[in-house]
Amino acid sequence: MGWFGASVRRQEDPRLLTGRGRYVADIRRADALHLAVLRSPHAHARVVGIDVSAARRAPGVVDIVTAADLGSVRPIPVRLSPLPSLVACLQYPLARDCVRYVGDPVAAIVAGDRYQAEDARELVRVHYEPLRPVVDAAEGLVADAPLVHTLLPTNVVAEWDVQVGDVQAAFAEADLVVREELRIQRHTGVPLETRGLTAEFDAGRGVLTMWGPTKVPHFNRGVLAGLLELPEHRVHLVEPEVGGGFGVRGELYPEDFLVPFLAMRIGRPVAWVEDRLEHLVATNHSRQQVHQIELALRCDGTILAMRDRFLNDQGAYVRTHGVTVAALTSAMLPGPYRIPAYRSEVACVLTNKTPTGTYRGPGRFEATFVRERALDLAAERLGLDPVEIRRRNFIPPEAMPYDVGTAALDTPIVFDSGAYGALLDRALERFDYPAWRLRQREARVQGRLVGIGIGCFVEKTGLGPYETARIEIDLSGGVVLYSGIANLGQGMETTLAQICAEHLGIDPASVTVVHGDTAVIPHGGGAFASRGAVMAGNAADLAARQLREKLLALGAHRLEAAPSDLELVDGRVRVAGAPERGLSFAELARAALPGQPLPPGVSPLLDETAHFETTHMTYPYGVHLAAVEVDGETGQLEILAYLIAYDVGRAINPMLVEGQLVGGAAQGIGGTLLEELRYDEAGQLVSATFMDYLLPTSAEVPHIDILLTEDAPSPLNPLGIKGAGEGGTVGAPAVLANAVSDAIGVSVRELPLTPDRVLEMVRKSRM
Ligand code: MCN
Repeated sequence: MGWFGASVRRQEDPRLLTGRGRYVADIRRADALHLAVLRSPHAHARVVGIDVSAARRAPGVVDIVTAADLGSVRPIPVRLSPLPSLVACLQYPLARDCVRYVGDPVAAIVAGDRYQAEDARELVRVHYEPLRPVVDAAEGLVADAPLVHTLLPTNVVAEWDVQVGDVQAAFAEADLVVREELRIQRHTGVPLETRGLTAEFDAGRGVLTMWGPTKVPHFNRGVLAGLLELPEHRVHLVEPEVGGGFGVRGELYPEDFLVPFLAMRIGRPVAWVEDRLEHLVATNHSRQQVHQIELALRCDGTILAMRDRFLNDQGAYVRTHGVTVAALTSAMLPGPYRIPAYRSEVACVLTNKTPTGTYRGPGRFEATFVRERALDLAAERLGLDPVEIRRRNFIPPEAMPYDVGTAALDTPIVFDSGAYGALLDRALERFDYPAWRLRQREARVQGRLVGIGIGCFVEKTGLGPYETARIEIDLSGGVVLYSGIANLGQGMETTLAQICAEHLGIDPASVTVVHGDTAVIPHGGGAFASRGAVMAGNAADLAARQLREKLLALGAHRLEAAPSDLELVDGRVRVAGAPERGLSFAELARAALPGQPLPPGVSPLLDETAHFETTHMTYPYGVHLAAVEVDGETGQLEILAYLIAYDVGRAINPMLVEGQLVGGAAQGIGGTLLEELRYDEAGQLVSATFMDYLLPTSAEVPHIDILLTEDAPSPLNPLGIKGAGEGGTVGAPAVLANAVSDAIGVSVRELPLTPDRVLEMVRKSRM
């Protein structure tokens, strides 16, 4: 007992750290062929003709397909909140008569090995007629802008206007209005392991097996079954180890259709592993938005209203996330504050750039940056400390549950529980805020540019509608937990084992957790939206409770004792106070076989399934605090201190939650300071290698102090838990932009905070 809440080490680590994990490139099927994808070199062009004749004759080539060979295959559908208006710009597995971004797949070449496939790719001749590209979302709105998709009348693929309360009246009576234009740059998740896939078709049985799809294997199975015209039960997706997902990996991409399609067409296994250049042009991009934020306040700092208009750069097609990032931004922008009137006008604009999707903290990274910058600007204008303006506006705990009045992911945003002011107070104490302000004053006297930043946010986690768990005890007494979740590296094997062990009186290390295999777990939701702990955790809890009851009933029957006199210890059911009177799990598993005498109402087999269902998300919350120093000569930034305070409701494994927050913060810091997918005027991606797309290293990521609290358990699930996968990321742009603005005395308007941009701000401050 006591495994729930214990910081046990990850049980996946021994195999991963000793090189025994099997990643997708380790899946070697005999006789496998290799795929290379020919991609458009143009941002926008008509495809006039494709000549594959020379490539077909190249050594080792087995097959080449273009869109014409795919017949009437349908485009890849939207997974999250599909809207009818999005259908016109979905992506087909291969571009048909037009290419719309650099990297758009045009042809798929299959050969004996990867070298042969890539060599043959050079020989495919495509006749393009270049068209003028739309490289910037605002440019895409002007009257004579080219259309990215001619089936639509404009480049706006979706727009909406959220209104809560009387915004106009609130602005009319405000003592102060602050306005700012804020820009978030395009960047994305860059896992160590790129995407990849191996597919094999058993023509005799008509069964397709695929290794590699992660994150949402059950959803992808359904889509692929439809596209490939197979019954779902003959499509079998297996998740190997994953070297990072972060939201971008595991969605259904064009290659996820091409690989199995070609394996079926050729009758041999086909494998593909994305290279880094491909990753940066082909995998979803994210985050690019331009906001016009306005805040109306009373002179005491009370917020009366917030108004925001923003453009979301959607890229060239609508992929599986639809317009989720923009929807989450507009729904979550009000954050932890009581804002009586709120308006958000959103336009998602198509551009001739890589299509976009979600990346760790989608919509909240952007919203937190925008809102928290606006609050700092207001505090400055009102002569208030940034802490004070936040304190005056927090939604108080007694207002919970708090209906924000917005909605996203088909659910209304209603905060379940939270004590935002209390968390901020604890964070300030741990960070020693007054001492940092003192140090800042001393540094200023010496001419040093030291700044302190704060970023408060509410997260959303635990998206439904359901997750499944099945727990089985085999005839040797071994415990297996089957879950519909996927493991991206976040540690779900360990935490689900902890929940199971808690109820069954065993060591978590003795629980085998099986996930991500659609043949053995027919239903599941997958790993996204920080839903694993809430959804899979509560499903495991329900199934483990059921199994515990069954073990006690069976044990009572066999031991001729009352269930209330029994206990589960070390894989045995035994009589409390008489440990020698007991039965092992193996004995009970045999006693539960069909044909054995069972107590009334107990079904055969030690095998219990449970589903946890919910229609509402849970809302953890956090505070990031940082102190930075800017080098006025070089624009270089040093993070002197960084604290994340986060309330997770209840932690299954505090050490894992801390790890999630630290890892998330490293990505948030990278996205704030360094990472940018930059395009030139022709729509060419100019940061397509790690020479230009800069990732944070241990030199840029400071020690991150974590203050983990459990003040506000969720009332929406029996375990009271909330998710933790993204809270480390979402506060980073706010806290760092506020700290840099504070250090230099000039407002940060644009990310990333590269040295040249910071230097420009320093120059401006000295003018
Ligand atoms: N946890 C816990 N107690 C809680 C909440 C979480 O012990 N109250 C643990 C969980 O058991 C799990 C981890 O923390 O081990 C994250 O749980 P959760 O917040 O439920 O998130 P998911 O399991 O749904 O994972 C997805 C989430 C997202 S959306 C992204 S993106 C992300 C992330 O988690 N990608 C990751 N963390 C990642 N971590 C790694 N290493 N790699 C990724 O690709």
